[in-house]
Amino acid sequence: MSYLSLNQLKQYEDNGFVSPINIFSKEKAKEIRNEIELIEKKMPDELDKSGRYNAHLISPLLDDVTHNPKILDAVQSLIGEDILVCGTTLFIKNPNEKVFVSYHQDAKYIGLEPHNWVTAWVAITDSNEKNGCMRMWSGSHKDNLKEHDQKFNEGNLLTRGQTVKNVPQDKTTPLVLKAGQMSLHHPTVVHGSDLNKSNDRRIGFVIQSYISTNVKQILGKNSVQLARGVDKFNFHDKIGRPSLLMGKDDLKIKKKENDNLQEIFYKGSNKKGSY
Ligand SMILES: O=C(O)CCC(=O)C(=O)O
Repeated sequence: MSYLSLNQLKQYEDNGFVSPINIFSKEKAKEIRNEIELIEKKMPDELDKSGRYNAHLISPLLDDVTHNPKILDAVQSLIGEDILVCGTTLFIKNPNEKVFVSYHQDAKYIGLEPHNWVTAWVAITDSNEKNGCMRMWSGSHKDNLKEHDQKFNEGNLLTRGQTVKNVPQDKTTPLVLKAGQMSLHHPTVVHGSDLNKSNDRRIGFVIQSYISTNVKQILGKNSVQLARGVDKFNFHDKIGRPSLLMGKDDLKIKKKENDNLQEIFYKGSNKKGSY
């Protein structure tokens, strides 16, 4: 059982995130990294750009992470026992690329209402200040959605380069994680991350997000997997789980889901970014 303690619940309530939480060993994390890198080797475009979404639909090891009981226990502590997986994203920063994530709130363009959902950021490699770990503006989740500029700027891993103004960056908290640990963050906490200045990749596998069954997608269509409990609302189509690595049918399902996601992310925008 890995439900959150009272102290961890208080951290989440006060700060908008809780971290670090131990999930699996560094050996397991290496195995998962190897599976990601095997996909990249065999199908070089599959996890690139807008392909980085929903890799759990084609990778049995990422599917295992997504349905990991320890993660689900912690998530249950925050959103209740009826839990759906609404999608996943691989945030990979290679050492030779000048990529970053501008400060933003997840709830701004993701279309999931009400905000009874939480995002799990799982470290597949160590994630620290040198390689560009996430940084959180503590307490910012208590205000409503903030205005975001849409910068579409080079190197920004976000779809529209969405950026909250006037973030006190020197006061943000770095979420330092060892491979196999995770953080959980609130839909409206402001966060971002800097460049990777190390010699190795920084890989985060992000379940974006775990939603309660009462959450609707108001900007388009998301299929979901039932992770725990029962779905009395049935707002979303259900999709299965992969038993094969890079299975032909699963690749098609991933493509369809990612096409739907593009509609959601760029709703109302006359410009499209790379992700
Ligand atoms: O991986 C990163 O650096 C940022 C990830 C992020 O913005 C998120 O998980 O919501």
